[in-house]
Amino acid sequence: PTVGIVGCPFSGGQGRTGVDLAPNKLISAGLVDQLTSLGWEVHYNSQEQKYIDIPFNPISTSSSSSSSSSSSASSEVKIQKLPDEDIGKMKKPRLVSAVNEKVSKEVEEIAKKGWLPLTLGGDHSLAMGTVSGTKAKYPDACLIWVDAHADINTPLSTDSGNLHGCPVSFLLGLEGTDVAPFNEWLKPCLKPEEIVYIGLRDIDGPEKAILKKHGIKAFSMHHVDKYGIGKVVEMALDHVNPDRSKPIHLSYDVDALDPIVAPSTGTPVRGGLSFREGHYITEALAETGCLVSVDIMEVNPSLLDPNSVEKTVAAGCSLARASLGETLL
Ligand code: DIR
Ligand code: MN
Ligand code: MN
Ligand code: MN
Repeated sequence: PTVGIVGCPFSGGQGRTGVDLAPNKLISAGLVDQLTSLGWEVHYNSQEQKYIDIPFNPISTSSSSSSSSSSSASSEVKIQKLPDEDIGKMKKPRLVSAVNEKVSKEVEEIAKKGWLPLTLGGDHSLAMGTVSGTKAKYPDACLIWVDAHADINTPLSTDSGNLHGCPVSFLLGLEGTDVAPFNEWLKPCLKPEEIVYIGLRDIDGPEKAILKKHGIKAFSMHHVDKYGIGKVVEMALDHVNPDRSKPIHLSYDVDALDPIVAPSTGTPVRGGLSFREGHYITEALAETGCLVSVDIMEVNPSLLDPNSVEKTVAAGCSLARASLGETLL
């Protein structure tokens, strides 16, 4: 089997820099060799032996340089420095949209080769791109969203204006998401019954109403406590994939893990998944044989002390490995 790593050093969906350092940190920690050891052929890039470097900060072209010539040596796209003013409450909408359009195409291209796209964030706004890209190849794919947060605010409901809190509403096409520049490339591609959450514990009031209104299935930490992680994953799969026949996209925000396990992340919330609970999810999904696309998001190597960073990066790598079939025995 072949995995295509999509490194997305992008922080524009939220307010803290440093989350853009994660792809390089995860690669530097040995992720490629680790996946190779599991029997995967690893491609960093669909064209070259280099992982995709989605530009995360706008590159200024104000110096009148007509640098539209995308360097043929890399897939780097130069995004003009746009006056990226808020649109309504949304922060950096043009940048988030442009980067996600690129991510979507890249994930789609990798999936259409029959490879498994492994996207390394970057912040979770990137799931607009990853999930839409997966859906372009696998229209019947279901989505398992592991996170402390529901990330289902709409441009109307968001309090923070941070688009990493909104990707699911765009994928579903909820109220207020049919808005430029997103609607120029991102069409609703997910039905409410195709997504299930695991790990939730910090949900905004409007998000609770949205989950209820659309009947979206969610297993919070309360359910993990009540049923145990084994039963929760089984129930989650029964909801979105009863016959275990559909392709699965896993979008994993490392803040689903308890801050003791993954401290270096932008919006930690106490009371999260233990190391084993977090990994069990990935192991169980790998066992289904249905995983076709995986995101590891929101590792921020610039937060806290070196020990915290090392733990969090190691957790990101081990979640990726377990998703791609690493077993304990
Ligand atoms: C909050 C926090 N619901 C927001 N979301 C986070 O900004 O919309 N998502 N942290 O990962
Ligand atoms: Mn998230
Ligand atoms: Mn989160
Ligand atoms: Mn977050």
